[in-house]
Amino acid sequence: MTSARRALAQVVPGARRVLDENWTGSSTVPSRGLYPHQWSWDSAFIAIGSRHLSVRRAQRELETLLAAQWDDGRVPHIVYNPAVPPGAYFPGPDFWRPPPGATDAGPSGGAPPGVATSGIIQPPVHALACLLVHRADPHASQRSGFLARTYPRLAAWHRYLADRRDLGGGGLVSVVHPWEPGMDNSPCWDAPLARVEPAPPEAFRRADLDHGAAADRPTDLDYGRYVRLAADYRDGGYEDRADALGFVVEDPGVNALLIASEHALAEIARTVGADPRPHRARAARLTAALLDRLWDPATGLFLCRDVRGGDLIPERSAAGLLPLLVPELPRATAGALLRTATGEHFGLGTSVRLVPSYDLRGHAFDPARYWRGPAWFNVNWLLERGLRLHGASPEADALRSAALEAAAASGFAEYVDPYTEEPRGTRDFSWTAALALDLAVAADG
Ligand code: 2M8
Repeated sequence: MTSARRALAQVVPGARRVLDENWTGSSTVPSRGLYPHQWSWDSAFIAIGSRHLSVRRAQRELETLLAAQWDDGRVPHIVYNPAVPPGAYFPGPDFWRPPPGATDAGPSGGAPPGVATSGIIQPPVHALACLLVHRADPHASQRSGFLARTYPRLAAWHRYLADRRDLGGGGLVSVVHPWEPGMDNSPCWDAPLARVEPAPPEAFRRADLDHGAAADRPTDLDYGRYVRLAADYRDGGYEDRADALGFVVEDPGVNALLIASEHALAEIARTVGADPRPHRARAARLTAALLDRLWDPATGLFLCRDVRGGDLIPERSAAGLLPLLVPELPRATAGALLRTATGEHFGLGTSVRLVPSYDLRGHAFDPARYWRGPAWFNVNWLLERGLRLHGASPEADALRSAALEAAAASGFAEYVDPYTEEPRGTRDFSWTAALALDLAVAADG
């Protein structure tokens, strides 16, 4: 049996089982216990994998999320399932309701009537996901009008990011909460978070520790600060004003994903007969701003910028490698990123097989704790794509094989120790299953 066939045989039945069990009928939960609602970037990754099982289901996944879009264009990071008990996840739907008068948008913020959502965002992977779902069966997609329906929503989403989230004024999108870039507990947030007064412990009750090991999850102090920031944003009516927000950061991962998605949106526009040029132009502007504001030649990596403090944050995160997804990255920059990925700080192909979320040599490195070192499958799927885009096929092939093996061997874990590949976090995790499925199909193809 060839290694591609072996990967298919190892991964497909298990991945299908996980995705079927986590499907609710309109979307897929990341995990039945720890994350019992719909999450924004999870759904994008899940659709990228589930398109190989059912294109209609993948379309539904994305359209359920996009139907919860706010009237200002933002796509919320959580869409709550009303059938799930309110205490099953913290923060629940009630947490996000703005106080009366805080916003013109009414009691649910800007969410559509009858839909309960959070008020913050996650990385914009959705246009890329829609394009890949379309490509799984272009004729059926065309017949069902999938891209024609999703294009206006995706365009409004990107417009919100570009127009309302350029809080640093330099042409990049800022995040206003550590949950927004998806890498919630990254050491990159430690310095900006240190300025935030934590909410008192009696102000909230964590539900995550009912399902996850405390050593794998953020600390209570981190949670106190997450709660304070989210509550302040809510109480300010979700207004995106840099001077009113305690945490404002330009993250290279979020911006690289927006650029990749903006290119996908140009392709979608072309397919539905709209003008692709504004999307290409925005991608080019974002690429220039990314290079100008976040590239750090000394570390050979893109860094985060603390907009409140003004400086680059001197921490190496895997988010800084994600600009490998940017097609117009200068050759020399792509080469430097490849050297950084394979060098001592990320160790790809030398000390580890999967890229860790954070610097292997960093002072805050922890191989077990949530975004402070473990290897995550979505990050590795994105890097595999980026490596291929910039011609590093041998590295991409090796990463793909390692990700496939680790996903199956770990029981589709949420994340793994980068050195031992021991499973961490929750198991039967949807994006791990979905992206392993996508890699297995590509390896076979
Ligand atoms: C994690 O984030 C949530 C909050 O959004 C949590 O810790 O409770 C992150 O890994 C995030 O990237 C992911 O989307 C979410 C659901 O899988 O879990």
